Amino acid sequence: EEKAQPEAQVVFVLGGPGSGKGTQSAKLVEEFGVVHLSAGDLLRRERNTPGSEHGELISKYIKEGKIVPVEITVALLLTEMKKCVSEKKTSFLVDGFPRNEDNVRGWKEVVGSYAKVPFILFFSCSEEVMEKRLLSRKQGRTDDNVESIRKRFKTYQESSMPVIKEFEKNGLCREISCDRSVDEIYAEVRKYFL
Ligand code: UP5
Ligand code: MG
Repeated sequence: EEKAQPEAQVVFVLGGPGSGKGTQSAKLVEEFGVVHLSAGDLLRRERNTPGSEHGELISKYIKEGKIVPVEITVALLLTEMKKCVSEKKTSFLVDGFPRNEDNVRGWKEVVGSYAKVPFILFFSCSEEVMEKRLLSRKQGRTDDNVESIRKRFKTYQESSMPVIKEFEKNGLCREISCDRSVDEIYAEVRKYFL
């Protein structure tokens, strides 16, 4: 008996705030034609959608550096993935998700065998470097201020690192150190997609 193949291939792109997840994902899109889904971007778009049911909650959570309830995030991700799959785009980078154990549970429940996750990218970077990058980004993000950044670092250490450690334990984690130039990092990142 034949088993259905997963519809989508997903590489999770994880790492601290400002480690370069978005920057490196954009380069992978350019070279390999994968689809980049930033969970944070999807949440910000939802927050900015007039009449959105969850706008205020998302706003509050992002400013506090807290992790939005997984039901919201995973629904946004799955909707985007299905849209792309229907257009025959089946390789995804999911950036900034999963961020805690509950995110992992929600992904398994809602996406489950729809997607295969061959490995994850983990961008390691010092807080000093990440903070400098975030403070000089100047794109008007409500969480790019010293107070929110500190909260984001705390959430990352307490909730997201354990998830990354779990992938590592299972041999799925590809770690890249990101205290260097965009091009130096990318030279290493791209090798995992060849
Ligand atoms: N830059 C990048 N690489 C550089 C390099 N090598 N050298 C010098 N400069 C470099 O980069 C950040 C800045 O640094 C940019 O100006 C860039 O040019 C420069 P970027 O690529 O944007 O880093 P990234 O890791 O994407 O940083 P980002 O701030 O997006 O990470 P966060 O994880 O903090 O943000 P995200 O958007 O993923 O999440 C925001 C919030 O949404 C979370 O805090 C949370 O409240 C909520 N959220 C959820 O609740 N659930 C989710 O699943 C996802 C998000
Ligand atoms: Mg980002």
